[in-house]
Amino acid sequence: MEAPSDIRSADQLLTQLGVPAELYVGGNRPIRSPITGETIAAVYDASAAEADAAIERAHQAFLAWRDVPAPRRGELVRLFGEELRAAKPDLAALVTLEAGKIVSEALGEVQEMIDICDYAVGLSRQLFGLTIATERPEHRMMETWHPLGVVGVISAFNFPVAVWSWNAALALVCGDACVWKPSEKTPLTALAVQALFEAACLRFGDAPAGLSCVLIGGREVGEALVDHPKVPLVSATGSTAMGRAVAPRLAQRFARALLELGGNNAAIVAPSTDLDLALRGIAFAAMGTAGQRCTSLRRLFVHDSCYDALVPRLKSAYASVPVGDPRRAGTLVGPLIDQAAYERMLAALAEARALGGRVVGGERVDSASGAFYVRPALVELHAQVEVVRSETFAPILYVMRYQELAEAIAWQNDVPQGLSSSIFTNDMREAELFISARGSDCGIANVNIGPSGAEIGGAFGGEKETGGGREAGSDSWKAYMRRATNTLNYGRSLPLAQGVSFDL
Ligand code: UN1
Repeated sequence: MEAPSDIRSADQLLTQLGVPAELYVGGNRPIRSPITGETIAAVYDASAAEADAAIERAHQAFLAWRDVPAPRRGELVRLFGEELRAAKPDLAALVTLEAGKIVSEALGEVQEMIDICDYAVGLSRQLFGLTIATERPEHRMMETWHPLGVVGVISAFNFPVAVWSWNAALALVCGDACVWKPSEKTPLTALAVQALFEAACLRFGDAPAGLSCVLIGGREVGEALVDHPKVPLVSATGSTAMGRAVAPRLAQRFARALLELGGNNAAIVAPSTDLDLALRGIAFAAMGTAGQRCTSLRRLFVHDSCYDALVPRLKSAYASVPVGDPRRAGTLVGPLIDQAAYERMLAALAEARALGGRVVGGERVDSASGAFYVRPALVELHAQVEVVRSETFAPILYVMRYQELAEAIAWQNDVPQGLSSSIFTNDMREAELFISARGSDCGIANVNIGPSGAEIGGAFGGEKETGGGREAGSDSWKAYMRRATNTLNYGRSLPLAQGVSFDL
């Protein structure tokens, strides 16, 4: 086996990225690398008082930032994008070390940050509202978009930096301040991003202090954001269970919730499929990121006519995919994030077996170390049994046979989650049906590509238990601003709408 190409320590990488050692040495919260299971740093949880002070500071920053013209706000994001470009290999190496992603995917994650920065810079000149026909003479009606306030961002371990950037790059050009609670498992990458952001602020010159900050900690820190009256929007990525805890608390104080929760994504392989293309699409979507994307492919419905041509080939891909140290060239599947993830995977496989599933893969590789490397598992099932209907954040692909497209679409929709979906077909009627109102009920519905690996230009998010939020491109920016409708009378009379008269 080839040696890992980049074996720099967390300390070396964090130093390179400009993070002072006092932030990650000697703290109360040990951080383990999933690559080895070893502790690589110890960070400090924010106390309740510190969390409160950071939110208050962010609110003050917002009051100044909202008066800065949006294109000038875009300049800060442009500079931040430059910092990211320069730091891309180092930040990606830290993502690999802390989250266990293979090098190419870690570089892709940082690229996704750069892309959203570029997008947000352009957006900073396009935060426009409509002018609307009014029924009254000598009046004008229009809408204006204003900065919202402090945006709380709660992110997950699997996209430890990109998800924050989809929110923050938009929020910053929209005139908001940000407070970020990264996953407890991946605070080091957040500290590195904060250092890069501060470097951009320094070059920018007059960004208000506290415009964007990181609060490390567990549930209490998340709750501080969720409950704080000066946080009008919380964007939270994580499990459906987390969303169930967060949403009612936000609703209680009428704050906005942007939720990106569990996915349970499916693909349909139809008879006309180009099987080579489908195989590659399925392999990346199901095994990539060790099945730890919210968009990972978890359910596959294969038409009876191509099942025997596709599934044996898929099984051999599962048997041969290189699993191991994500820093090593050639590795395609890195470690699971931790032991709990491994145990959940085992439990799901045991349940699938008990329900008649035939499993290939799923065994632990290199079980001597404190890290959790597993061969991805493919499970053939006769039907969509209960275990298939919940999301297990691990590389398990449930494969089922179908006869009629209508039944495959019904099965694909018959789960509580609604994030992403695909169909592989060369039949235009099938493709169009799949993306029509009668087709996939997900926020993302693709044709001839897998359900994962979305670009930032589209709105990202899903329906049902996925939470309904949309981030990144299209008009997602509107969630980060408040809309005002303005009616202006430039005449000398006062006609009332709907023909109402009220003459004194
Ligand atoms: C996630 O897993 O939380 O579409 C986000 C994708 C990535 C983002 C995934 N661009 O797979």
